[in-house]
Amino acid sequence: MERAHPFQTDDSRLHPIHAKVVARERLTADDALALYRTGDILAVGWLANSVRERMHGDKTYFNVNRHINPTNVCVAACRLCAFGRKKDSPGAYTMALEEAFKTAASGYSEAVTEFHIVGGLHPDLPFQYFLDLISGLKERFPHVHLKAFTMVEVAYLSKRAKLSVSETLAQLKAAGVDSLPGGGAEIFSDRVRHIICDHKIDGNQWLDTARLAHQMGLKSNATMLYGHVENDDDRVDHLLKLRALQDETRGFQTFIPLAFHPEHTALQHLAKTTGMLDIKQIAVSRLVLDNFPHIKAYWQMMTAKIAQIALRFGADDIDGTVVEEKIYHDAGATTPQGMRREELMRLIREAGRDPVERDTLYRPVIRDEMAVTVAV
Ligand code: V47
Repeated sequence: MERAHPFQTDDSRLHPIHAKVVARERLTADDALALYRTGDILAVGWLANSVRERMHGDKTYFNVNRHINPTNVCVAACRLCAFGRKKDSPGAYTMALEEAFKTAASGYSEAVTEFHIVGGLHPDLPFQYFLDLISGLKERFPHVHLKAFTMVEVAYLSKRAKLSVSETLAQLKAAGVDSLPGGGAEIFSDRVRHIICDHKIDGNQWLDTARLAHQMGLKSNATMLYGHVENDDDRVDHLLKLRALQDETRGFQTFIPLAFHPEHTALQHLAKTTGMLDIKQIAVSRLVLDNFPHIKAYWQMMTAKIAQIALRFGADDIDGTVVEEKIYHDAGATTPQGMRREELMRLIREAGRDPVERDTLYRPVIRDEMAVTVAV
């Protein structure tokens, strides 16, 4: 592989990794650790960018989506989270169904192609509320893809409804869920999970739920929350577990590394991640997750400026218009709540990449003045 700028590094640990990347060989846990531990960010970026361009050329994906968070009431009380509230706490809210439908219709006039629906683990809302929410949205917005409920929510709903996880997923799918977002994965390590989210399902349960969803034909994303109390080994363990499941199911579409935002959480004494770590995390993800089609630089979490740079360090997706973001803004994010389509395209173009509007399943979206169609 000869590129305009040849690969160069003074870090001898990276030479065998370069050879593997060129030969399209799988990286090991030790390779991943070497990538995390090197100071040569440009060499890591060169490697990740070469894989990114091999897979996608200059194409950079974005979508026109809207987030809907039906409730912030949550029994989990995760130390990592600033969004969840106890039922009777100030600021707790739960949308009536009509309110959720109104929220879905509000915001930008640009026709959305995806609703991203996640919320808290509500102790009283019946499973039927979620089925009615999904079927009501499908009825009102038949062309919008419903990417709804993390593995954590699905596992909790199954407990509340006294159904198996498979049956819960089957009913959600029948109601209109089209795919699942990647949240709730955090870090699979038990040691870290005990500190940041000890009442959530454990890593194996998250992976088992994803496996079942994939076996049912539902695609999903996967995330990793980094920049809190985890170490390099925990991150590598997380990536390798996702890679192993992807070998089995091929059901993951996109990996989204999420930088921890400490403000207003029980871990607010921790320092924020730096731009260097954010960029390196994108690059290592691209290199280790060789079977994941896409790596997303979620602009709401990284800031638009860092996300733009990430497009040259392994990322091929920047997420979407979002319209209204709550989880990161409750934790101190200073990014705008949403971004217009034109602005996303400008960011991508200025990074020297070609913007491609996609639907949730990465089919190109063709727009004209009047209509939105998805090329199949
Ligand atoms: O699961 C919660 C994380 C996730 C904080 O699938 C926090 O396309 C940082 O999963 N600081 C929700 N992170 C967001 C998410 C997501 C976002 C965009 C796209 C997709 C997708 C998925 O946010 C949670 C948790 O891991 N989170 N609190 C916090 N204080």
